[in-house]
Amino acid sequence: MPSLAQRYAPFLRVGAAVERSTLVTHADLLLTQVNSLVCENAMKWALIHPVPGEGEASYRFADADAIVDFAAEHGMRMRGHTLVWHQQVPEWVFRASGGGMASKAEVLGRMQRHIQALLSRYRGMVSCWDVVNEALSDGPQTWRADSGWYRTAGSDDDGDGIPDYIVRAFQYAREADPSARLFYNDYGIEAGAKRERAYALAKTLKERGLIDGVGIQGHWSIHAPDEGVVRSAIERFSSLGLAVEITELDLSVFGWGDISSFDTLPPALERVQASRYGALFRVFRELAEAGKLQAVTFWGIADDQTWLDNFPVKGRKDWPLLFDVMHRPKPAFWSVARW
Ligand code: 9MR
Repeated sequence: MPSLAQRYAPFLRVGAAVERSTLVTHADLLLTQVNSLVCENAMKWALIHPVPGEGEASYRFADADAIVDFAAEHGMRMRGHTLVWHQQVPEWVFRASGGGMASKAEVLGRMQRHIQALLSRYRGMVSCWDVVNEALSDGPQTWRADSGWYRTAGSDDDGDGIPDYIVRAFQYAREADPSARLFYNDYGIEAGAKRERAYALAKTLKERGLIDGVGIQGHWSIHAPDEGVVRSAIERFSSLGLAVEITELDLSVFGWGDISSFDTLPPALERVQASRYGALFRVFRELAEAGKLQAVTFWGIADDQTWLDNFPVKGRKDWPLLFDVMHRPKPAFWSVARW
């Protein structure tokens, strides 16, 4: 079986999201197929920093450390995911020590110390960070309002058009590790109003020297988006002089809103998936050769372990990746590996 990491080495990095347990259960695939890793959950605030306080005792570094060590041992790059996100962040972060809602200064202080703790611990081992994840709204307004960050530290006191917590997160990360590449990461930013919101945000941050890249997540399906849409988005972000990565790629076999289910992956859908993956990777290769795309990370490695088994329908099996539940290459693998 060919190695994707080797096939793509002249163009871009190929990565996968992992849990600590995946390093054992999926070791063979990881060691042969990818040269970049990201923690699917282990570096998120609720997992790595579950209890208040700043001492070692407030952090749980063991799982993230194991993944970072595995990457270092095998010469893989490590992405950091994620410092500031509205999900998987404990409620105490937004609560005042004496009860009630924390002040903006308190929240930003906690954020700064958290960012400092992670970036100094993993300096030289984690080369790029999703500093802020999913801060943009899917609705008519620009910014996501259902976020503790936005509610407590989302005012725009400096009048730069960006909620202050976002700019601060990037500033703190820059200070904490000037050598780290800093990313804004989001889903749905390949098209429409959200793409332009992400573009405007990235442009302002870039003008202030605070950002190095944009992560387009890539939680797509075998029906959409069209590869032309993806191409334009990569070109648009790249035109800002930023690195662009696809950071969380998986292609659900179910279209958005489809709640049907199957016991096994229907061959017809497997073929459509192979052709969709093939079309996307043709675009990825071309843009990577032109210096406009730096890496593609899958959100998982094989179909036996995917968050899509519980989203958007809890307990419904999905088959979004290149390797099947037995870790064997699917037709989609071959359409990505052969050209
Ligand atoms: O795959 C992750 C899953 O295990 C977690 O339960 C979930 C919590 O919301 O987060 C998933 O990963 C998300 C990623 O961190 C950010 N982009 C969307 C991903 C899928 O929800």
